[in-house]
Amino acid sequence: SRCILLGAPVQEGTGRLGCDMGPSAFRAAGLAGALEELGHAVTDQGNLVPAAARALCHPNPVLKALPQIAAWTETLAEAAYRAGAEGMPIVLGGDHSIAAGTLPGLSRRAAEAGRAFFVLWLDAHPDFHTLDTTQSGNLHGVPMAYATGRPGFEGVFPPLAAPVDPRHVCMMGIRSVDPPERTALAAAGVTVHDMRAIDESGVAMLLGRFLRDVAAADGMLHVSFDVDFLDPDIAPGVGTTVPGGATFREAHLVMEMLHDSGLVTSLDLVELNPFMDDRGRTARLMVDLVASLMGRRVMDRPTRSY
Ligand code: DIR
Ligand code: MN
Ligand code: MN
Ligand code: MN
Repeated sequence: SRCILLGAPVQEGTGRLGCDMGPSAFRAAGLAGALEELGHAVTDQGNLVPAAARALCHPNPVLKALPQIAAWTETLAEAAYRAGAEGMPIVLGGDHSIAAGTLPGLSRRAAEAGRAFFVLWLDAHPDFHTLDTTQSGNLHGVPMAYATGRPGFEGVFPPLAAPVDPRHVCMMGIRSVDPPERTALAAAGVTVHDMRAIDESGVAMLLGRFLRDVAAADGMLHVSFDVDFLDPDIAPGVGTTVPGGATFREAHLVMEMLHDSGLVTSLDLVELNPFMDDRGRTARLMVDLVASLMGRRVMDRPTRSY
């Protein structure tokens, strides 16, 4: 299949500089070559340029870079929507605010194809704040709330053509949740597998259950992969490190199961901060994980269906 690489050098959604170098680091770590080696055709469309920002007012005074992120959201939704017609979009962030663009663009693509749209959210955080509940003001904390149609984004971010059904969202690796997010996640019916659930049940059981739901609905599956899903000991190149994340083996198993399912139609790679990295090791690990997702394996084995 054809992979469409889209660079989204966005850093204004996080409290720290450096994520704008993410797309370059993924390229330097050999992402395109790794995909080609697995037999995929790769088109690198280069880095996107945001629409012109326009002044926006909001009563929450802590919000940072609202006009800039709103402009990126519009640009990314359109770019992801278009790329979805040409192949498998792989969006190279950039901080996680980019998902405020990719999720709506790709869910619109699925809706037009008459397919259900599912999201696997791999992250230490649910990013389920509204513009009113965020206390940090960092807009990488809001994309899932916006994409699922929680109120309060009207007139700020673009209207949603097809809101994501929160019951079609599965989060894994979660270990840092703010109180307003906790209540809202439960009310919305998002499936949240925190690290305790992973410790008790293992990633294979939890992910297998979700993949069966996606397959049963003949859904399209978007994977939004925040580097901080991984344990900071193996992935230091990220702004917000939270201890106790997914191990190397858990992460590869998730990727291999996703490959075997044949269900993944698009991917975000976010929050890589090359300025915080240690000689490119986080970027290289992310490329290896994407390779597992796209078919790299140790041994052939009978295909499992989920
Ligand atoms: C945090 C989000 N709950 C906040 N932190 C994230 O700032 O609202 N870090 N997403 O990666
Ligand atoms: Mn995130
Ligand atoms: Mn995170
Ligand atoms: Mn359903």
